[in-house]
Amino acid sequence: MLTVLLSTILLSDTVTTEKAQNLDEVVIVSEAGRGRKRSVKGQVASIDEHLSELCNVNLVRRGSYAWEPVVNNMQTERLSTTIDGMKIFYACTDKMDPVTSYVESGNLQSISLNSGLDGNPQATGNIGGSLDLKLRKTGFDNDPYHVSLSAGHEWNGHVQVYGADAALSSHKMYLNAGAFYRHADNYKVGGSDELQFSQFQKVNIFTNAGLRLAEKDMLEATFIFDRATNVGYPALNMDVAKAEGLITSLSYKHLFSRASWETKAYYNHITHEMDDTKRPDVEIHMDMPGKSWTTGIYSLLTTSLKQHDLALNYDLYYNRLFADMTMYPGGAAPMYMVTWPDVGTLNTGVALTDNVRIARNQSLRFSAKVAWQQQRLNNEEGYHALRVFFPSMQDTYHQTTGRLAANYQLSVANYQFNIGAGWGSRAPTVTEAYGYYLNNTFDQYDYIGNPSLKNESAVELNGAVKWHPTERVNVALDGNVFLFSNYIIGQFETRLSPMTVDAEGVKVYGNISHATIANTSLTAEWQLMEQLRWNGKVSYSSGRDADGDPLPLISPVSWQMELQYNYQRLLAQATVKGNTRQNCYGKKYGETAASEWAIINLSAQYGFLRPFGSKRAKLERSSMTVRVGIENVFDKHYATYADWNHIPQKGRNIYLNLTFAL
Ligand SMILES: [Cu+2]
Repeated sequence: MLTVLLSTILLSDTVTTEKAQNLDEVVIVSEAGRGRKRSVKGQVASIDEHLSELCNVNLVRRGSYAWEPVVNNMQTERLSTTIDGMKIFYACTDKMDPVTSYVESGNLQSISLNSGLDGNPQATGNIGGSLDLKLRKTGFDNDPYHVSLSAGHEWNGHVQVYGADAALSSHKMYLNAGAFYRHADNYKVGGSDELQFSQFQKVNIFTNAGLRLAEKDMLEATFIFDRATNVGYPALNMDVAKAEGLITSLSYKHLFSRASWETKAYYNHITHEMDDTKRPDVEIHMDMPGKSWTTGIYSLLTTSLKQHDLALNYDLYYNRLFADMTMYPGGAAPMYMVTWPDVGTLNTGVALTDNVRIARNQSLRFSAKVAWQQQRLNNEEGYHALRVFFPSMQDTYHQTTGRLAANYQLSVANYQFNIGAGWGSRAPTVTEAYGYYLNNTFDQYDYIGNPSLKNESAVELNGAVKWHPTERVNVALDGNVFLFSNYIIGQFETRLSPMTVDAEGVKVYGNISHATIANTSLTAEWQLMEQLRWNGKVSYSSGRDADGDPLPLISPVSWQMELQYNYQRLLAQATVKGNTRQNCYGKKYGETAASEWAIINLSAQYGFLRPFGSKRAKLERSSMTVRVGIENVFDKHYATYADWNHIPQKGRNIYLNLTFAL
């Protein structure tokens, strides 16, 4: 909900009849504006850096790579992440590979976030929100040819980024292809100590193509291959030797005079291999590979009928998740166990969204989805191991989940009001239902899944007020609250002893009767002069379990101020941001308090014009853009509440990024 304010805050010259949607978007290639944000590092920024531009998004960091998005203070289990509407699931039992790590900035046009239960049509299980990574496609009738090159260097950690892509386009077809490479050594924390195991390397290649079969019939195909190697996780006991993703899709689109109908079939495959061979003093070496593959289809019909903008979606997917572990105790025989028992999930659902323009200053948005799923445990060994703890368990389960959300928007004079409500449920994840002795380094407990978990559900209420007293000032206050029933979280099980050396004990996932998560924020923007703009934001969140005790990983008070100077093709920016001390932390859940911190970042970008007198003189479309900046100017040693095991953030970092477009 924060999002609707922030996304409209930039465009509010007039009374708007925007869709009453909790949508937020960060653009990767095109220009920011109309409420859309962009990283100061431009396209060279990592997916994680792009994600951090979104309101309501925080990132749990286990190293330099593959940060886990958190929306409205909810992690992966309560979010939906799709790539152009395609379902994809991570393959690591330790959450080292959120699915956002299997794409690159070069693959994407933008990332959009629907806050809360008002999800995008393909989203299921999104209580906290849904992220859709929109793939970049040249499209028909674009420039006949286009080449772009980008390169970046960051001095802290010697980060190198190179990207190239080329595109052809006509009325009949389009084709584009590109490659991206990223390499980072260990980075230095504030005070200049090197953080061991914070390196990574990644290559990504992609292509997509479109063919116009008839004037209103189009075929589009996408292919992405992404491979990260030698990825260090300083917050964990293990690193990753290889994480590989293959993402493919084929879609058919038909345009009607007032409607469009798209049907897409897709397949993706992820392989994840952990590695502890480079770590010193490992008592028992382990092999822990994981595999995830998903195939699916969706069919989306969008149409405008009088004052309604309607979208109707049907989707179906089948996902398989398998992970196992082999321990090699010195001198003894290896021990083998299945940690995800090859769970096959078949899920199918129908979604409907409707944006209604009630009057010039009022709009209503409504969205609903119902989904049914079947899960089957295909691995006998894993099934029998878990059955020791749950004798009545079966090898097949069925769940029905759904969500409903409504949002009303009214503009009166200099004010805009939003109120919304929703209800939704989610099925337990494979880890929560069937995980087997998964060590969590956050609280040092081994976790066991619980096949008898009930679905978790939540009621969401949200509201916002935006005030626009003059042309130059915008102020917005917004908040949301999620009231959970059957909240799923690990619970102490003292009758079992842990498998992992040094683990504190065992937890089994369970439902607690209720829990609450609430978020609120205040934002302000002030155009001081034609070239100078200031904006500030402060947000506060709270999370409580059924006993009123704080939930873990809930953000403390966070604040940010920015001063932007824009003169012709120069854009310079100073940012100061920080968190207060984490006073409410999940002590009961093994969390320790994060200290307060504040840092300053400086950045500037300059766009050089196209040399041959092109009229497209805008900053982003010029032939070359240079971006420079210093992050953490005073080299502060700090860690945020979302830094796993309090691993420190980067110290002072200078970067230089170049983008050429021909
Ligand atoms: Cu892993």
